[in-house]
Amino acid sequence: MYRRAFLTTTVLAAVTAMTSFGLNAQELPKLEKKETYKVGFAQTESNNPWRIAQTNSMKAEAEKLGHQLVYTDAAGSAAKQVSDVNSMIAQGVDLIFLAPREEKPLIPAVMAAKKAGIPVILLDRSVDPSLAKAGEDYLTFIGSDFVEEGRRIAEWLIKNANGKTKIIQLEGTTGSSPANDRKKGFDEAIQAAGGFEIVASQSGDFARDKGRQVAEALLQAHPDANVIYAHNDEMAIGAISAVEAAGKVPGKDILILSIDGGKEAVQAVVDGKIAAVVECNPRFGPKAFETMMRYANGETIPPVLINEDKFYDASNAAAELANAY
Ligand code: GYE
Repeated sequence: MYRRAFLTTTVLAAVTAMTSFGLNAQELPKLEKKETYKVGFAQTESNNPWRIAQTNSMKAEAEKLGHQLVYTDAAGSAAKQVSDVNSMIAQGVDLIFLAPREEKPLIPAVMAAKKAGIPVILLDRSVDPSLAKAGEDYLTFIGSDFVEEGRRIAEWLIKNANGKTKIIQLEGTTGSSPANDRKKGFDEAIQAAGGFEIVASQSGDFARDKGRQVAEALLQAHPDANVIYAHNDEMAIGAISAVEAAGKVPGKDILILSIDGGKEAVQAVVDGKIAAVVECNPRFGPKAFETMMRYANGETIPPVLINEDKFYDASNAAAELANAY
């Protein structure tokens, strides 16, 4: 008797708590239909050609369509990016495009926007799926399949290794979705193939000089390493300097593999210094704004929208150079 009353009270309390959170706790904020919008774009940093290409693509599309773009650059700080999003909320933007620097620290920003009734579209990086969900907390994720990028570069290596099997991995920003997933895709494919050894794997924070420093230290610690897999072009270009500083020849003594496919890296493939690059497509503008309009029109948006990426190696780099960003 007592127990039953207790249970009923507990269930009632839970239901009341859910309701006071808003009946729509599960529901995504709507986007009112308008001709043009005031939208936020919270960028992570601007220290490489990939980021600059992405920003330019977003700005150009907003301008073309007549939307007002509130642009912020978090300068490599997740904490600043959270406050950038809060300031967009305070400015009453209609929707926020967010490129979350790291998977966990940007969760409060996603939740604050949801609470304020502002839909969020994640661009290029994602957030921890156990803490925030597409279609519930944010609208969708638009970007590349990073696991697939890591797998594609591993498959190239498995086919073209020619005896080069000792790998140094330069990881991207710790806690970011591309670093986690590019490592996962690569490591799984390499392990499944057998015969390779990842002798070291360390973060170079997606940055050129950090990549160079980490590559230098790891080459000293592992003088038998003959492959460097960098999670982005900037670190791969830093690694070229590190290899040369160690008195070795990139492309001959050490195979360098990269992801991003900016012009400088594709040129390095033409020059034989980088062996292969998976493109990570930074041209987000058209798809980002089209997705926003489809949502405003009441269409159901899938939880993930994947960008197409090219692949460059010696067989096509010269021909493709002009198309690289
Ligand atoms: O590879 C890197 C950038 O999140 C996909 O971030 C993006 C990555 C890109 O800083 O160069």
